[in-house]
Amino acid sequence: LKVLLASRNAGKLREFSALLPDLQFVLWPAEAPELPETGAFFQDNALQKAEGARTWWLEHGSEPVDGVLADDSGLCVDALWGGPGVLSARFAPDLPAYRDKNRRLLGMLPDGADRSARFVCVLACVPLRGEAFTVSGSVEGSLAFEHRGEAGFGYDPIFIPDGHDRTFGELPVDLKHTLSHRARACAALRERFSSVR
Ligand code: ITT
Repeated sequence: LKVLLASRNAGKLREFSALLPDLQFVLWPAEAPELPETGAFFQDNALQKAEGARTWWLEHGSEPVDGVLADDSGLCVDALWGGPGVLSARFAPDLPAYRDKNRRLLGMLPDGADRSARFVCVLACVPLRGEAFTVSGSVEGSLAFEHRGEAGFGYDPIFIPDGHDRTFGELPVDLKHTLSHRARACAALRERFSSVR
């Protein structure tokens, strides 16, 4: 199956190639427009990106694809009322580097605050002919006290998944792929495809 991945996030692309090795991914081209993500929920944004990409591809696509996959994800911190959540990619726009964003995010937690957090991922799948659907996955954990490790991307160096004492930035990436929000959403996607067949 050839799938258009409606994402410009290189970290996500690396993960999807490992998590869904049977799919052949076509990348969202550099000349294609920014995809809309104006919703209040991960699911809305994932669907917006996937539908937007399908519409553009039907007119401008360079090759046939079987469907479009979009990922909307983020880090939800309980003490920040679930933030940055759907705004994770837009948090601290004045600080381009994640090391700095992570420091600012950690600085927003008062001393002694509840550090529980979760990563959430919603995947929208739009077959070129057929109904769109979404699947999701999440992983519970807590925030570290400082940025630790360089594996993964984004907020990985400050997130410690439950049952571990190292961050996703320190843990081997293969381990992230056994329990991450994106791994769980991909498992649900595989389930969905096999149950359709
Ligand atoms: P696309 O919309 O082009 O896919 P994006 O980076 O804008 O890329 P999102 O709107 O879904 O994607 O924002 C999600 C942000 O949440 C992302 O930029 C990361 O900072 C963070 N994030 C999501 N999954 C993550 C993961 O597995 N590890 C670390 N950070 C993650």
